[in-house]
Amino acid sequence: IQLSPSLMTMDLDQFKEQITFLNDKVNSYHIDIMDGHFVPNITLSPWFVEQVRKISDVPMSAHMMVTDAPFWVKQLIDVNCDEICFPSEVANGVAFSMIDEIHHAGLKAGAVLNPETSIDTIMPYIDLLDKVTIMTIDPGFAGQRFLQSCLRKITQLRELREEQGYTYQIEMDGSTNLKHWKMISDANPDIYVIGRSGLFGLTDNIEDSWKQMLQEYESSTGFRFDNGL
Ligand code: S6P
Ligand code: MG
Repeated sequence: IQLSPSLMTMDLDQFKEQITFLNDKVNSYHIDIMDGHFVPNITLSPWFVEQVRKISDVPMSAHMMVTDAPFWVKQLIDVNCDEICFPSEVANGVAFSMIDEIHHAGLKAGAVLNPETSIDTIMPYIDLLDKVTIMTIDPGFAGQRFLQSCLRKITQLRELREEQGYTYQIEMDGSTNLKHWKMISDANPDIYVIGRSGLFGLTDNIEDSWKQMLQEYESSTGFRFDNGL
């Protein structure tokens, strides 16, 4: 499995320490980009992507929670963000052009499905996507209620990929922690976004939090990560 820490939930007073520690253990960094309209919050930005890049070669994946997705796609292409994921809810009429623009820049394109959004929404362009992200919480904030019913979409995406030979990766985002590791791992996404409740908030030291996360994952699922430590 692949791990993608959600950097909006890291401890900014330990920015360099936490990134340096995670660099050789994780597969990507998850960068939440909000505009205060699509969701009532503002978090990270393309500028933040540039700052992380200074101390990391780990691929960065932007999760856009914005109303004007084409505008933010351009900003993220400018900072060479490795993967750019747009909200499927606002992509009607602009999905194909955004995907083409991202691919022409040599970057990966993904679509994100909020809890209420069904897979049908992305069917017209699903064959072009490098990643599909299933939200398992309401978008906008950390520390929210886990929505178990969303896990069904992960299974559906897996079946669809096998039947049709699609190549997208399947990611889940929201409340990935001790309480939910077992059911998430049963749904079997390719990429787990881990945030406050599953990693950064566990202890006040990233190394201890990482160890605790590995233990919690192993005790709930019976599997072991081979990522580091
Ligand atoms: C929410 C965002 C997520 C959070 C993550 C927080 O809008 O898209 O990526 O950062 O879910 O982690 P947790 O463990 O508090 O849910
Ligand atoms: Mg996110």
